[in-house]
Amino acid sequence: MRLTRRTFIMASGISAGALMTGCAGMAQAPLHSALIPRKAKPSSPATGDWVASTCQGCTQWCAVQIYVQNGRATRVRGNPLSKTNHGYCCPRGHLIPQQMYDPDRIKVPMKRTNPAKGRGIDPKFVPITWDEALNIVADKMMELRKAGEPEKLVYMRGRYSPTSTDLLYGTLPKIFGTGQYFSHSAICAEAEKMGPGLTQGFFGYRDYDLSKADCLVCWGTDPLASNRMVPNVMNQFPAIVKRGTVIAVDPRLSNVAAKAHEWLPISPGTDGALAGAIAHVLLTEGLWNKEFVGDFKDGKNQFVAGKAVDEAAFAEKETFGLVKWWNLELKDQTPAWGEKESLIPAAQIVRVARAMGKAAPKTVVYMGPGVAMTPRGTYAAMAVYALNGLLGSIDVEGGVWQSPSGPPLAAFPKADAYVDDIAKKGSTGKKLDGRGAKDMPAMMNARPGSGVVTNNVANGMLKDPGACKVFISSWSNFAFSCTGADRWEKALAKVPFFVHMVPNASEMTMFADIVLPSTFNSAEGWSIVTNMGNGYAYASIQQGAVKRLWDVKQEETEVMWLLAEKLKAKGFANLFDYYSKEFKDPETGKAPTTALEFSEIAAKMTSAPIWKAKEPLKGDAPINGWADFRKKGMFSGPKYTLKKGWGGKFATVTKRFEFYSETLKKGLLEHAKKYETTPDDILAVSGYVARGEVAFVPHYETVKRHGSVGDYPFAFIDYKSRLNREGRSQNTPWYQEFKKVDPGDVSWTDVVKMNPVDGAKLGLKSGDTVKITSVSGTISCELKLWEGVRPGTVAKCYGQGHWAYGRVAAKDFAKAIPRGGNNNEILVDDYDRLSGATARNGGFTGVRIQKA
Ligand SMILES: Nc1nc2c(c(=O)[nH]1)N[C@H]1C(S)=C(S)[C@@H](COP(=O)(O)OP(=O)(O)OC[C@H]3O[C@@H](n4cnc5c(=O)[nH]c(N)nc54)[C@H](O)[C@@H]3O)O[C@H]1N2
Ligand SMILES: Nc1nc2c(c(=O)[nH]1)N[C@H]1C(S)=C(S)[C@@H](COP(=O)(O)OP(=O)(O)OC[C@H]3O[C@@H](n4cnc5c(=O)[nH]c(N)nc54)[C@H](O)[C@@H]3O)O[C@H]1N2
Ligand code: SF4
Ligand SMILES: [Mo]
Repeated sequence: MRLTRRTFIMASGISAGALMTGCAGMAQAPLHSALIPRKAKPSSPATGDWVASTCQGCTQWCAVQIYVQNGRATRVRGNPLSKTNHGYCCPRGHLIPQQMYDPDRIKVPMKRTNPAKGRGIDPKFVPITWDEALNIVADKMMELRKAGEPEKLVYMRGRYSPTSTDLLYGTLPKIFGTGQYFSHSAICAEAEKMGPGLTQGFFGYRDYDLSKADCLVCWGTDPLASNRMVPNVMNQFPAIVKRGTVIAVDPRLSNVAAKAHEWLPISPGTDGALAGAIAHVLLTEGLWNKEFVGDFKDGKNQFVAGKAVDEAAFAEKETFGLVKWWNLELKDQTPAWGEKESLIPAAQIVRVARAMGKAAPKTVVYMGPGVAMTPRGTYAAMAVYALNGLLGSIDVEGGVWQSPSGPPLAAFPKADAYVDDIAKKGSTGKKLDGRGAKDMPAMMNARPGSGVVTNNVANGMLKDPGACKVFISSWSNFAFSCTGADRWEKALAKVPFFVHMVPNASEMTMFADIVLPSTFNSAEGWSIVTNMGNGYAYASIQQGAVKRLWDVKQEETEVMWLLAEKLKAKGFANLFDYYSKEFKDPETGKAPTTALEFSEIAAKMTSAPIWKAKEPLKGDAPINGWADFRKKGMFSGPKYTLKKGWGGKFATVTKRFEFYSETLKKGLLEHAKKYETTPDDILAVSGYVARGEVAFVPHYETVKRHGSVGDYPFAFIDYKSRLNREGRSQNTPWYQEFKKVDPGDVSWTDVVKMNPVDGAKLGLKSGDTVKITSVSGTISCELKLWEGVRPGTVAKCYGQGHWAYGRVAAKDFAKAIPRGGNNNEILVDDYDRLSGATARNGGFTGVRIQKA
């Protein structure tokens, strides 16, 4: 095709139009033009290569392939070798090119020139070079070392690479000398781990044998759209619907609920009661799994409603404390009681319990954050998870699994020799997140004070403004992603020097002094990513698959190398010495000499045991060398071996599956001892209702609600969009255009969904602009009347409401006007204090809704 001036303008007009509309501040002009297929056929067939990489759009961390043409990514698909995603990515994988080529990406380092900080205040960023930027950062850091206060450096990571994180999160604080480093995990799903942790000794995310399960119970999660293995669930779900029973326990009509045999629209936060009532039916009707749990010595079922049972009458097999649990908690939790608490009809409770019992042990109770990420979530997580114990589905075919063993990876060399005395001293101080305080047991792994309390860091900074002089953060947006988000705005406004390492400017970036533009790691960075699903653990590569269009650098590797160089030039060489002396290319033995070499060498070192294996590894066909690994992109280990913990091998205090948690008891007693008090006192100050022995069994805790029902009549619930790449895809036109794929949602806007019965009472109709008010704040958005929530509950998807993410995400980026409202401005800053996790689910925040 010969390009005349006119055809050139027309052709570029289309793509420029697509870009422009992407930036146009979304006036009336529909961004839909970005979606109109081009009519002109390309003059020659497009050629390119499928390059292996890893998507980090959610926590599945799928092995994918990116189709690269002339250095540009054009399409994405699952890696055909993947036994976890079956060669498919979910809809969000397809957003990779749009997120990467977002015209609003940060293209060069920037420096703030306006000292005033706050929402809507223009930072007056000016472009600077990497050299200038890193000199400024290194100078600020050196001031701390020279003053003997390296602990005033605070580092927080949001999302990260599971291996390269060691080069930043792992070594920067350690060698520089600060104990003030925090992960985002406690705003993610940590409370969920308390369910399997305190019963089974497995504080981790579970895998499920969906290929063999006959009954799938999705409880507080919507795994067709979100959670940790979407492509696998999408692949296996239709067959389960056909051969068995699918049950959804969710206050809203989720994607799973819409396709399930049974939908239980539970009253938010009452999951412990529903679980108790189901357990009651399983026991009274003799439906528990005898092989796992055992039986009455005389074979006669003595579980009768309201009657205590003699512990000596029951012989347990793999479990511990069943009869204690019955006597302390379950005996009176009849279906009628369950209905009163959860609003699920008694008849449905019985029907569902029987279906679960009938399919057992091939029944999967797939528990998600909807159960656990609430102010008393540890106990709800235990109550729901314990059903898997009763059903005997633990570690069996068609059941609930722990992590499979993955391919071997090499750890990075030890850094201890590079930690000097100043660093040692700096690492010892009290953590800003308040973990281990009397009212914050944060008992991850049943060890008090061991869990991070991410969201409490803002409170720590506000309480002690001098504690953080230099703040560095990467891949994060806490001013948006944390409940009580305004506290982060306040805390960040007070930080004297803040460095943000991100590819897009977000709400948090608006408070930065230096902005370092990061690679978009799924396609532009180097790393080895590990995860599991469908019975396999795997390692998958991220490689610089595409040509970088802008002056960006990978935060965990390249930026660390360059920063280390600067620190060395200013008199502190330890970090650079560690990176440059300890790291060697496993193929050539050469030490890195540049930031990019360091990045690739780190990935090579991590994965060398896979591609340099002397003996064939268990799992996939052998990989022959680095080039072969780059080409194939992944390696899966052997399939999960069943019955891991059976035979007295669970990692609990009793080595058995604990219905009475000696593991929790040990941790709580240890924490109480530290404060010379009792577990009851700890539970009281931490906001739980249980006292005495019942605190050690899975049990129902009533909803802790912020805002009285009189003033704030609706329970507010939150969930993820099937298009959310965590909080990071909202600036893509496809996100906005396809938003209606979320049940009840509307494209290009943000809606709160209310039952029509409530709408009629309040005189509200679909399309009204409304204000949603809680004790924490007010946001506004559009109202949608929808039967997918029961009267008294309102639901709103998380993700919209950005005031600073870019010109598509915000309604008016320049004026800091959000598209809709951020749920975290109304959700109250509260915690499941036994785990330290932030509450976001379970309707713990009451709201009132008025016409704006
Ligand atoms: N109300 C409510 N709040 C929630 C949730 C919810 O469901 N509801 N979900 C919670 C959960 S589970 C999580 S995990 C957290 C996540 O919250 P955070 O940990 O804060 O992370 P995100 O908001 O996903 O990350 C946004 C930032 O990542 C940057 N970014 C995007 N891609 C890359 C990359 O490749 N490299 C780097 N360096 N940066 C990148 C963007 O520029 C942006 O600044 O949010 C939590 N907050
Ligand atoms: N599409 C998509 N998938 C993702 C992510 C993403 O951003 N987008 N992020 C990834 C990350 S970081 C994480 S941590 C995982 C976790 O992701 P999810 O499993 O999706 O967890 P949440 O977003 O917390 O979802 C809460 C679910 O519980 C329901 N719910 C709310 N309150 C209650 C209640 O009181 N009881 C019950 N039974 N249910 C309730 C909500 O309607 C929703 O379906 O997802 C990962 N997968
Ligand atoms: S968003 Fe998650 S499930 Fe979807 S392709 Fe990426 S990693 Fe896989
Ligand atoms: Mo998360």
